[in-house]
Amino acid sequence: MNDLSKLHEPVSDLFRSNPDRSRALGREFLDAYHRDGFVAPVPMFSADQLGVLRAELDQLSDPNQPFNPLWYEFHRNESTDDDTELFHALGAWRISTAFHDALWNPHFLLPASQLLGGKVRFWHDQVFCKPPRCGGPVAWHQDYSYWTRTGPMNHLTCWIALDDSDKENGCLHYIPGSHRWSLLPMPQIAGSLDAISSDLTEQQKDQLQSPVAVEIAAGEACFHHPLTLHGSEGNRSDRPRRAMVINVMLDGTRSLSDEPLLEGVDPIPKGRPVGGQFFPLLE
Ligand SMILES: O=C(O)CCC(=O)C(=O)O
Repeated sequence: MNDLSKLHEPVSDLFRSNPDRSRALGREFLDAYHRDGFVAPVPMFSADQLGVLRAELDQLSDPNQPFNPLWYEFHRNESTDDDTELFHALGAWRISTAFHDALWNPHFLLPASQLLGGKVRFWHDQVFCKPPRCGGPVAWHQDYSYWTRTGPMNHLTCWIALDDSDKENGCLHYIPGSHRWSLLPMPQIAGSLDAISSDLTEQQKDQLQSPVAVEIAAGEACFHHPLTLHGSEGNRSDRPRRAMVINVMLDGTRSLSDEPLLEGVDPIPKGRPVGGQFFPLLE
């Protein structure tokens, strides 16, 4: 089996044509990120690049394909209910050339290094797919609640729409300013949007009533801070809602556990900087 995690550079020309320096985030975007804990829309993929990614995702999620052991996690439906279906998987970069090469896309790397304030170290990727009509919600959560085995907290998420994403098909919602909240417990990600409610203060519950819906076009992205509370409703439309997510950390972030940081990878001893085959520096 060809494990693309051994290759720490692009293996195709898919993203090579994306110009480099022209995609820096302007002052307004950087200010929005620091004020609100998220920023959007950031252009990421052309129509051609989207076409290739969607075709590869179709193959990756094809129920007739044998299970690929390179996935770190693979949930055909992470909820327990057929009416709230959520396809969620980590590790596409090891299997698909387009998902692998997207990590080196200059349209991603330049904003990511601006927002992190230094060199970008890959953490892991994710795909979240909600099928038409029965696609389920993603619970309100802070990403770092799932990542406390690495630190200090200098992480960043880039969520990229592979379909036009709006309120009807379950776009991402953010609570502006919640990146200044302290760390909340980690909820069960699928099945119910509101699992976190019982852990919120009265003031936080009030803020939860005023989320911002991020309606963006296919090929556009949003970036968010590791403490920004976000979640999404189910897909009530006749269209799919597919997304690719790239999670990164500032170079120098350390392992805080002697256990493997992801399913199936070699452990990085506690206290040592994250690096090696599965966590390349993206340059
Ligand atoms: O795709 C979604 O609706 C949720 C994505 C998400 O929670 C994340 O990127 O952390």
